[in-house]
Amino acid sequence: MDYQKLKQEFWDKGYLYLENFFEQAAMDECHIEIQKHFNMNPDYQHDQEFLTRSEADVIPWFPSKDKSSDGKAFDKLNQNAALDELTQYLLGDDWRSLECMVMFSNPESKGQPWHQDCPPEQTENFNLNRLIYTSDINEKTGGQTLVVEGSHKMGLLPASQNNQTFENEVCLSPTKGSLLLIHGHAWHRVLPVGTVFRVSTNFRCVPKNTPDNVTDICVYADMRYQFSTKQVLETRCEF
Ligand SMILES: O=C(O)CCC(=O)C(=O)O
Ligand SMILES: [Fe+2]
Repeated sequence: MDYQKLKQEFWDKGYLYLENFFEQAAMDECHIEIQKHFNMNPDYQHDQEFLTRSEADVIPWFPSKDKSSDGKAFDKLNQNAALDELTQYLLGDDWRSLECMVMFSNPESKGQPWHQDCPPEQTENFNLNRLIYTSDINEKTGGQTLVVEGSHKMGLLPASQNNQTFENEVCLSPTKGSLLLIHGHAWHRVLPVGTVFRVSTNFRCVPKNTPDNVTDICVYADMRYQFSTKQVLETRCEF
């Protein structure tokens, strides 16, 4: 892999999409764990105001915190040498991995509205999403990921209602085994999900000197929301 070239591409576009980054067998192992978990516990963990206002329709699972799962399949991905090396090229020394989060969306759910994972006011304070897909996502399944190219350098996501379109938006259909890196300041969303559940696994990480809770406040087109306090901090656009 030409890491220098990939680094350039990531910093130009604010995202990087690499197919067949992981082996299919490793994806199957994780996917089986995911299915096992969500058949057992399909509960929403966000409160209702958040679900209604943000139109986010995802159920998170932290396999490493879960005593009923041994989490080995996910640990193996986290320790992948190429993933480590690529991250090091992008973020430099002393970057840190945050907790692995699996995000599950039910069939026919809304996906995710436009958002930035963390406020963009401090350019150097950001998270890096390292998203892994254990099954194909495409036009047939729905749930494709949209990213606005170059938006990690464009400051605040414009305030609006949630379904606007942007000039440089790119629609990605991640295949099983692919890796999608998204800068936390980039404007991104997930399209509505079709008849099969959707899942992505995120090994978020942060550069040196960035706090672990950098993604506690998320910027949506219509509000700023704080997860730890379950509070709408700012209403940006009334419905
Ligand atoms: O699941 C995806 O494709 C995107 C998820 C996302 O927005 C995030 O992890 O911040
Ligand atoms: Fe996000």
